[in-house]
Amino acid sequence: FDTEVTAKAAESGANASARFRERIASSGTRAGVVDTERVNYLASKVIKGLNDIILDDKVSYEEYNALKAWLIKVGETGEWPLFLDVWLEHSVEEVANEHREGSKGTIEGPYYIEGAPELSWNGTIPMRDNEPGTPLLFEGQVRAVDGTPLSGAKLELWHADDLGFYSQFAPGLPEWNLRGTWTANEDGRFEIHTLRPAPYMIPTDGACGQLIEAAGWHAWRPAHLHFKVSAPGHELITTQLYFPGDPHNEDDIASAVKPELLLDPQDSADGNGFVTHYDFVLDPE
Ligand code: MBD
Ligand code: FE
Repeated sequence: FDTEVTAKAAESGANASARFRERIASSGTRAGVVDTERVNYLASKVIKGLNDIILDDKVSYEEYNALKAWLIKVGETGEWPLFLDVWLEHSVEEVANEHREGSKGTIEGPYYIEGAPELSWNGTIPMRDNEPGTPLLFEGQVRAVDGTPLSGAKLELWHADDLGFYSQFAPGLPEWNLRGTWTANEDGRFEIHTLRPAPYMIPTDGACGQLIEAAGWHAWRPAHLHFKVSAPGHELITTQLYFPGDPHNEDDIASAVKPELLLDPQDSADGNGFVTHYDFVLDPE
C-alpha cells in the first residue's frame, strides 16, 4: 500500500474542495441564498470580533502578514473544508441538532461521498484483499423515538483504512474502499461487517498542519466510524462512533466526541475480532 504513504495534503485537500463544490452545485445550496439582513449582521460581527482581537492583543504587522500568508496557503492546499470542519463544524452541528430527542449526531467532516455501494442488511463493507485491520461486527437496530423499529432504514458507513486514509481522497485506493450503504431488515436490524478503524491524523503537510505545529497542538482524531442513518418520515442523522480507551477521545482535534457516542466492543465468539452493538434512534421529520 505504498502509494498511500505519499498522500499529500494538497491532494486530499483539492479532492475535498472539488467534492464539496460538486455537492453544493447539485443540491442547489448557494452562498447567495442567505438574506441581506443576516449577512450584514453576521459578517459585521465576525469583522468586529477580529478587529477587537487585533486591538486588545496588539497584533503586529508581522503577525498580520503571517495570517495573510497562511490564509492564502489554506486556499492553495484546498484545505478550507478541512479547516472549517475541524475547527467550526462542531458548533454548527450543536445548533442544528439541539432539538433532537433520538440519537446524538456529530460532525460530518470533509470525507463523505454520496452513493456508496448498496449491501444487504448483513453485508460486508467493500475492502481490498488483505485489507489491514481487525474484523469488527457492528450490529443493532434503527428505531423511531417511540420505539417502533424502522424497517428498511438506510445506513451509510465510511471510515479510514488502517493507515488513516479515506478512499477517493488519498491516491491508490479502490473507489469505494471502506464505504457502503446497508438497508436494515423488516425489524430495523442490521449487521455490518467491517474493520476496526485506527486513530486518525489529519494531514500535517498543508496549511492546517502548519497551524497545528506553529501553535504546538496535535493533529489526532480518535478512531471513528462515520454514519448517516435515515428512514422515510424521519430526520436523517449524521454521526460518528468511537472506541473506549482511545487516548484522543478526550482531546479530539475536531471536538466531535460525545459520551453517548462511545461504543462498547467485546471480543467476538470466534476470537478473531470484535463485536459491538449500537441502536440508532431517529426523530420524526
Ligand atoms: C476526518 O476523518 C474527520 O472525520 C474530520 C471531522 C476531520 C478531518 C478528518
Ligand atoms: Fe473521519
